[in-house]
Amino acid sequence: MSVDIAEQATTHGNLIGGEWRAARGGETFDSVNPARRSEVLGHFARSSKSDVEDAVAAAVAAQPGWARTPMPGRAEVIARAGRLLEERKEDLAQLMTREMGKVLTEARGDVQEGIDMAKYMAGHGRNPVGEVVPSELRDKRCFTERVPIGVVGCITPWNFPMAIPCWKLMPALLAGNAVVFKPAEDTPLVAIRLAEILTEAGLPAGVLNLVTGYGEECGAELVEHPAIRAISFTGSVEVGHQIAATCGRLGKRVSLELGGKNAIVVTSDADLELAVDGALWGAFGTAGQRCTATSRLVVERPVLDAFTERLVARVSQLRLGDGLDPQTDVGPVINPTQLRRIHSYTEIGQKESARLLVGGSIATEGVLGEGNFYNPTVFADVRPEMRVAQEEIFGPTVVVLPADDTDEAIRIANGTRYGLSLSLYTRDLARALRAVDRLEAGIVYINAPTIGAEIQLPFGGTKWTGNGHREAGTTAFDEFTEWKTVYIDYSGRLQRAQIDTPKE
Ligand code: UN1
Repeated sequence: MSVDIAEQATTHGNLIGGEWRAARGGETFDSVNPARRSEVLGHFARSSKSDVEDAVAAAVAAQPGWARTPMPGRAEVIARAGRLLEERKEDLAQLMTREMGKVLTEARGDVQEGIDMAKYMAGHGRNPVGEVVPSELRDKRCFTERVPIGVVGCITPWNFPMAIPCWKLMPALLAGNAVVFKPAEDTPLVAIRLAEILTEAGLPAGVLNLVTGYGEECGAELVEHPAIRAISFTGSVEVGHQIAATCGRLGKRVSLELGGKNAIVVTSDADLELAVDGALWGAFGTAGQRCTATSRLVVERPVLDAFTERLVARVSQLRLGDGLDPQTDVGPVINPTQLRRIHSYTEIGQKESARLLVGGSIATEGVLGEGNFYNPTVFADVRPEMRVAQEEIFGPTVVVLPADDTDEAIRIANGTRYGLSLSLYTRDLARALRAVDRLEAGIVYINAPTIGAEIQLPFGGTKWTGNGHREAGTTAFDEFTEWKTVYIDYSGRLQRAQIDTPKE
């Protein structure tokens, strides 16, 4: 676990047109280890408008050549990137734990999600990109094909520093777009490692460009830039709605993956041990910092006390610490601002007279004080209208809401502005299928927690969580391609659709 800090704290530039360059303004910002804030992982280009302009210009120049590269050739690059990710999985996972804090087993999972996406997308390089559709006229051939959008901007969060960039970059690149990638300012180093891998895998210069820095200083410029035809964004509702407003004004495509207020429903016939295992993993995995994290537990009254007691007993045993330590169950949260925000929700919950069962404080004992640690927190006696039951906390806090029966539980689960991931535990098949019908979310789980999506299925949410797009699966191509509809008339005469249609 010894880390040569001095060796790591080098200065990193932006990737523009195949070269690594400092920001034009010459400024940098630091990435630090959330488990030990004194550990600086590196200094990174603090980009602004002119850097974004350089990156977009490089992408515009490179895109047509990349789009002309046959798709199986583009897929080869993605396949090679997947192999490099696989070879470097352990190093990348350790780096991710140091930069972002999640425990090492989860960091390995995050890198694996990138590897899975590479393999899946590489396979798509030889799949159909459209269909032949019958014409109503003779001697006329009609078909559709997916074509690249052009240059797209991908803005990614810090909580899945490898997986989410791979969800966006890999389908965007496979489809023949050039990309300007703006990773979260908390996790630039993992993003740089991914850009290096894609470059090493054979991506031509300028096809992928990376600019590091802050949202307001360079992310916003990317969204505004006229040559960027589409933005794919994962992050907060607040920023997502601003981006959508800008894209609306500029007539750009935008796909949003925003927050969640995900719930597990525990019905009276649920396997309680299984439900407690699921709640623990869903709520406290990644220290609750997933869009899909379980932040509400809606529990039917007959099992409320038994479930809550078991849950609290398990939560009290969770060990906080550095994610590189194999003894650690829950790592730090990303930064001091988030730490304060998470704690402010404890105060809000208490003011709303929710009952704090465990946790509820910033952990400062011993070395924990050197990082951003929050004690895993459970609130009981929570009512659906309380802010702690409605607003995304994005930390290790979960609230328990009682429900009289399954109907009420589903109503409560559906009763937020978000619609990412909902789950229900039951042993009754009919109850499970009725829940599948009635839970209002992009992702529904039965007898599994709200986290754990696999890359070959669509990922995304309804209501405030998104704007109708889905990442991953084949739906990823809806984000990153345009449809072209082609009519070829080889009759040698004017044939008018709807008018000259032959009867037989
Ligand atoms: C996110 O929370 O931002 O389903 C992504 C999951 C992960 C992806 C989560 N595979 O929890």
